[in-house]
Amino acid sequence: MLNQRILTIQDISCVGQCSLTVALPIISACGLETCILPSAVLSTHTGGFTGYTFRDLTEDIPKIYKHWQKEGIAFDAIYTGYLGSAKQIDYVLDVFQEVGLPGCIKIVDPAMGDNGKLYPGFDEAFALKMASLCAEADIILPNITEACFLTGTVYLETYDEAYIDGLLQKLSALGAKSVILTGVGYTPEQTGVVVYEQGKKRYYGHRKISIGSHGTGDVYASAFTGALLRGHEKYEAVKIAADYTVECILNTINDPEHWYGVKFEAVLPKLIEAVNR
Ligand code: PXL
Repeated sequence: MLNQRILTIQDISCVGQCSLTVALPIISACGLETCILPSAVLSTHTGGFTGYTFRDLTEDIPKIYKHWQKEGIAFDAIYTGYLGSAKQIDYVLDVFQEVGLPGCIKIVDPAMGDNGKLYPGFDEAFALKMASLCAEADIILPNITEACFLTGTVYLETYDEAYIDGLLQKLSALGAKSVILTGVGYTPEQTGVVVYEQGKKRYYGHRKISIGSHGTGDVYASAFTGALLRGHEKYEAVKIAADYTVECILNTINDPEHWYGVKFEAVLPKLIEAVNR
């Protein structure tokens, strides 16, 4: 599994510790060549800042991958995150086809909402389109909000295992081979991750430190991708990513001015140690 080349497709939020400013350093730190395809450039992320700029790069996507084709460039894995428009999703499906090597691992984080709401600029039609991207994925990594919008399920703040089982079945029916559902906790102090594939469920519970830390979904998905592509088994990669995300939150929690993201940089050595184990 060494010398894997990964492509990640998501936006550049210039400030805000999310999307590409998180994925590129984290996956690179895992020892993997990380290529990027920016879906849009924003001055900041959309979660709490106002008046941010948004440059849509939708029409650059086909030009970029066609150039790669001419150069004979293709990828062992493609990981997608925040996408700026429904049209981009069609282009991302083309990217899977055109520059994914045979056996390319397609990881889709349907980054579009949290806490029961879609992020600004997204609507239910976008969520349906995102479901069509999930159908082509090997692995999807929704949180509960995203899972609800993908499957047309009512969002609940508190729930039982039967509710989560229902979500897992509906997510699986979208067509992805494996479902990794994040932010699942059955008690107020706990959260965790469920891995669901071929009707089999595995749960990794961990401490819930705070609710609503921005960018933690991107930190999680990036660390998961890095660990998986370094050869860790899926459940092991889930644990490595969850433990690292908890460390990032712990490293940020005492700094109230740092509300917009997590300080993932200083704890990268812990992730590197875990993926090298
Ligand atoms: O972390 C997800 C994310 C990525 N990109 C942009 C966002 C968000 C969440 O708010 O606004 C632009």
